Amino acid sequence: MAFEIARETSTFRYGMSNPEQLQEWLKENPHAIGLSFVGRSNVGKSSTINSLFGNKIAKTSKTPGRTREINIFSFKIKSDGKILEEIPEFFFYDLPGYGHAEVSKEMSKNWEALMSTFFGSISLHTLMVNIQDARHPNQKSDQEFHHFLKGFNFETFLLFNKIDKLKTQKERSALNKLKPILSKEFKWVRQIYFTSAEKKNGIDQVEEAIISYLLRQRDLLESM
Ligand SMILES: Nc1nc2c(ncn2[C@@H]2O[C@H](COP(=O)(O)OP(=O)(O)OP(=O)(O)O)[C@@H](O)[C@H]2O)c(=O)[nH]1
Ligand SMILES: [Mg+2]
Repeated sequence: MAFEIARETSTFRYGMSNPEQLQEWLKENPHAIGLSFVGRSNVGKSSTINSLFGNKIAKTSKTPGRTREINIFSFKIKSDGKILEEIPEFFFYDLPGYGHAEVSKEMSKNWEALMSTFFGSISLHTLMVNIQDARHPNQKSDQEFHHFLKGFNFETFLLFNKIDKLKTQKERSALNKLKPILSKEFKWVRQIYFTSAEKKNGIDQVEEAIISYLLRQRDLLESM
């Protein structure tokens, strides 16, 4: 069967900037199946969401740090062109970027509270999609984030985005060399993809892998 994301069902549900409000939602949805997009500011989280879930559902921006809230969306999947109505909706989360220097102390405090609430209470049936900039992969804040992830038990995909901006063979081969090193170091990283949210490279493969993850989680929950 050919599965795909039913883009027409992608719906913005909540923008959460208040950790208590987020905690409440997470408590009410302990078995939510879904995926979360996380990475440094400006790496293309919102753009990747748009290319997977339908144009312009997430706000993109040239100014780093634009997404300040945790945005919660729901969606369904299709099989052979027909929406699977019999299975519950899935969720995806657009998270504010980590590692931006310009925010005030007050804001970064709220960011930390929001993120620790999210990672501490979100259903374990949530795939973490970590997006990095293909031209500047594995930065200090990326490493710190993976160090933080290690304490949890989330299946994780790593996307090197903006590959359309890699101009030289040298840049490409440096990225290829990094792949096995990171796979070994970050054991929770299940798959690594090279993508361009802008030119849509690699997006189909990511979509297929996401759907396979979601259906696997649904089978797991059903068998419990
Ligand atoms: N060339 C190129 N540009 C991209 C790609 N993906 C995103 N961009 C551009 O990068 C900028 C940032 O993209 P966003 O999707 O807003 O990034 P974000 O990670 O959501 O940023 P924050 O919400 O600020 O954390 C925008 O100008 C996008 O058009 C890509 O694959 N290739
Ligand atoms: Mg964004």
